Amino acid sequence: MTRLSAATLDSLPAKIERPTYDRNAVRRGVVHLGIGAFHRAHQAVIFEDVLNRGDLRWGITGVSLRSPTVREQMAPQEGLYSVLIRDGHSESVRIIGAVHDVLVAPEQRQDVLAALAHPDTHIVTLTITEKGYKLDPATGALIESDPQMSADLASLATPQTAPGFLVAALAMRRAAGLRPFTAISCDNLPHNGSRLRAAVIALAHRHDAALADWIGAEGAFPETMVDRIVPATTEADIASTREMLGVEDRAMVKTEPFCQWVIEDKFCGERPDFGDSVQLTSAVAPWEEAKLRLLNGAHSGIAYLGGLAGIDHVHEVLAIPAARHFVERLWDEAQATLSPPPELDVAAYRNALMARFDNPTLLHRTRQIAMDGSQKLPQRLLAPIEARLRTGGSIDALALAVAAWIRWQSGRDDLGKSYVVDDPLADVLASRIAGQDYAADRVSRIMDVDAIFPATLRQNDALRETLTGWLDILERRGARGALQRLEAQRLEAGT
Ligand code: CS2
Repeated sequence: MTRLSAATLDSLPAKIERPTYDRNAVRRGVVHLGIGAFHRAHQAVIFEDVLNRGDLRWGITGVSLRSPTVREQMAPQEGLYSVLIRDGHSESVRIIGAVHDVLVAPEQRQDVLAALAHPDTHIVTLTITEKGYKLDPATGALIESDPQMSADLASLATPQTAPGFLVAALAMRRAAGLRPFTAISCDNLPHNGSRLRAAVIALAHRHDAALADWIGAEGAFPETMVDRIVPATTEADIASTREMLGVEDRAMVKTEPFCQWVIEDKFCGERPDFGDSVQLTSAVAPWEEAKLRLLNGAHSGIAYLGGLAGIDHVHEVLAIPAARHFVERLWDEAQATLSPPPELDVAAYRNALMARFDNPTLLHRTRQIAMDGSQKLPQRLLAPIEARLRTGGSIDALALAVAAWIRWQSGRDDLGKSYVVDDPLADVLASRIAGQDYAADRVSRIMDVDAIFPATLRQNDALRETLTGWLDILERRGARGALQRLEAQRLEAGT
């Protein structure tokens, strides 16, 4: 089957949106580390809009930090790919030309460094997942025992980690008399900019204190909030895109119409006029917190409860009335812990979120969201629980979500089907619950993991009891039974 490429662009049906600018005239102002589906459906689309408006400084060099898969998908297409947008009723597709090259870091370290150190590069964006920062969640220090980080601490001649690449490239820029680039972490972490800055400066400091000072004084690591639901691409998505395009696109991504990017207005070099695509603000934290606790918190709850019930997709979980109650209740609890930005109408945001989750054509898998729970839980569920325990108010729904995550670690759903727990701490968590006969002991041993639970929660008996109660119900009556129990509680309370 013919592939999407510059040569086949003209053969696409006329209605399909495509780059309107001269791709050959584009400079590469952006390097992106971690070029997965999310980047291609989010930041790359926003830079594509900038390019379409005629500012040609903002082409992207994509870097895959691990596998060559994305390069293999994109290279035969000269970086062109399509974004399939499904709103639940109809679908549309557009072609993106912003990504020019995909480099695979383990094979092309020097090319990655050259791209980062190039004078045309002004912005580096990152989606390296929560675990890519190599920071201890409890202390905020570099995880020196991590094999890749320990290699980067010893030498930056062949960087292994994202912070390692940034520090090595910043040293090259400094030596060449260039300004640093603005580094924008686009991962779902609170204060993602400060975390990235902390990792980069700590690592730089270990090699060259003057470099660390220069980065601290001249560099910029704005906080940011990114939002767009991007389910993993399936063969069926590739097939429907093929029907719409008339050519094959192995690099396509699928997403929803909604797209939001809030960036702290703190750049250290050139930046594009983002127009309406980006909200520039001095305070990202309230946006970040609302999104993490409402959208992502509910997502994780839906993923573990739905996954345990053997349900594949988010919208199918929400077809269960008790699951909708659970989400609304979790939002009630989490909302009380927020200081939302004045521009955010939380009631409207919740309604819009439920509609996004209900999108029946997006087919967002519960398994995808369930991944890496140990890295996601602290900011999504444990932080609002901590706030509730401090200020009062029930934590039933938040705790049910956490208990479902604990149960998820058993690797077997309510129908007895086994699955692989995809999480960097999977082995640690499995060994903590192995051989523990009582739900109370399983909860205690999980709550003791200080890489996940903050000290304030590890000591908290109220949380321990609530989690134990839910784990017991989950184990005896399954996720559906637990959801019904939560709903019944509400009815009993007469609310
Ligand atoms: C999801 C997010 O997989 C997950 O953990 O909660 O990827 C979510 O879809 C995005 O943050 C939405 O912006």
